[in-house]
Amino acid sequence: WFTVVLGVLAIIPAKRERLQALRSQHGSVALSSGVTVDSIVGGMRGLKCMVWEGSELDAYKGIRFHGMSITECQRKLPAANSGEMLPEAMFWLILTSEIPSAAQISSFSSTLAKYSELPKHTTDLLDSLPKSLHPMTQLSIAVSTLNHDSSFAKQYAAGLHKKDYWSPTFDDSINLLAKLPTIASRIYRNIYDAKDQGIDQHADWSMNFARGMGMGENSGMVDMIRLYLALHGDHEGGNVSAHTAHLVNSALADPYLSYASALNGLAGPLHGLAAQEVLVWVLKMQKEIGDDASEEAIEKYLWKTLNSGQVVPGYGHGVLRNPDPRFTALQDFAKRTKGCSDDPLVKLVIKNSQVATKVMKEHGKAKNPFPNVDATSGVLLNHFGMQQTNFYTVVFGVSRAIGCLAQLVWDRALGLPIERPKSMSIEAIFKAIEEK
Ligand code: FAM
Repeated sequence: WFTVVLGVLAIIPAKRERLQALRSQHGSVALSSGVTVDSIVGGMRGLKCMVWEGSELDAYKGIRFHGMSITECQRKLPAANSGEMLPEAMFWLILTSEIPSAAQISSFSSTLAKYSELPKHTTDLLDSLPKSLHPMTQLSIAVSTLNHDSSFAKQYAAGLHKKDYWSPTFDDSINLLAKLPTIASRIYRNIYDAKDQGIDQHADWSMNFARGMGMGENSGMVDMIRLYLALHGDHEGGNVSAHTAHLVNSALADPYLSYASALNGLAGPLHGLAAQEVLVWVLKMQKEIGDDASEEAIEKYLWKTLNSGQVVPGYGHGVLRNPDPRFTALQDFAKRTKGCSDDPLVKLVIKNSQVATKVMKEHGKAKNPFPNVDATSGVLLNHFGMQQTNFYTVVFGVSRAIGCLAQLVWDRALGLPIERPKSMSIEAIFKAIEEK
């Protein structure tokens, strides 16, 4: 933990100077041809208006973490004995831009296990919630309650100097990372009556998450969780969950409140809930057209979805214009995992991915007709034994903290200001156009 702090400390001054130089020398340069009406009312797609260095999303090449592709990360980052990349190493890379050693990650995993226990007020509240309350809502509530012991909130109230905001933000972020699997697995046990295998102080973050859900002996699921948590951690700074955490934290709400806000955005069907939507959609398709459906039957089912005004879950993307490399990485995992590719649902997803892209192109509305990560993630969690579709976005919520929290540490280290874009009435926009 302290080596990470020292590492971050060493690179903060240079980054601060770089940002200052950018502002003083180029502050008045327009990055694009001005903000268009399309951008104002079209969700600001591609609007260059944020700073985040942990990852960059290229529409055609997909995600890069400090320039490294998913396959490069799988080759270079410390892995579990099974060979699967450890998400703790992805967090370290995203936060520090350095590739950690196996010893550093082993120590980091132990730190996360050491701080994984929840305060009583959080466990009492979780245990009081109705089983019918969506697990994402429960996750967001539980994360907010950790604000009670926020290091940032306490030190800010005591008059902490702005240049040091990043340090308690880092402390709260590591503490939250440590506690997220414990919260998530307690929700899982409370709703689905699973067994708690307890925290193993020598196990990695994903293994302890699986153990909390009674899945510690399910090696396929443990590796699936390792890969899932590593892949879903960061996807640039402008997606709904990362952008929300960044915006809320810009008001100096502590990391717990900021990430709870992000989780509420992630719970949206167009964002993180899509993994749940995909499995529900594929199960309905399987029920209606059978396991070994013909391409024609799949095509007909896709058109039925589109013509009913619904989206095809797991397809399209706000930035990507090619198949999502996270989808490809999960499909490769399925191919190398014994018995996975024989699963009828996994086979249906693969067959659907060939037909759906053709149909999406013919439909002609989506700018990206290709599959995104959600097209296969839920189906694989289902294969390894997590049949509770309502819980899939919670797994996403544990993972997305990797990128969101790393971004908050850097936002505070660079002293980025509170965000306050200007809104305009429709008439004011018409008037501004007339006056051009
Ligand atoms: N099925 C049907 N219509 C779609 C579509 C899909 N998969 N993807 C986009 N469209 C429509 C979209 O609704 C819009 O229609 P309107 O003009 O009537 O509003 C039109 O195509 C243009 O949309 P776009 O510019 O291509 O996409 P957006 O940037 O507006 O939206 C997504 C991006 C991801 C929200 C959209 O592709 C979608 O709704 N996909 C299905 C839900 C999903 O898979 N979400 C998960 C995304 C994933 F990356 C994640 O965040 N975890």
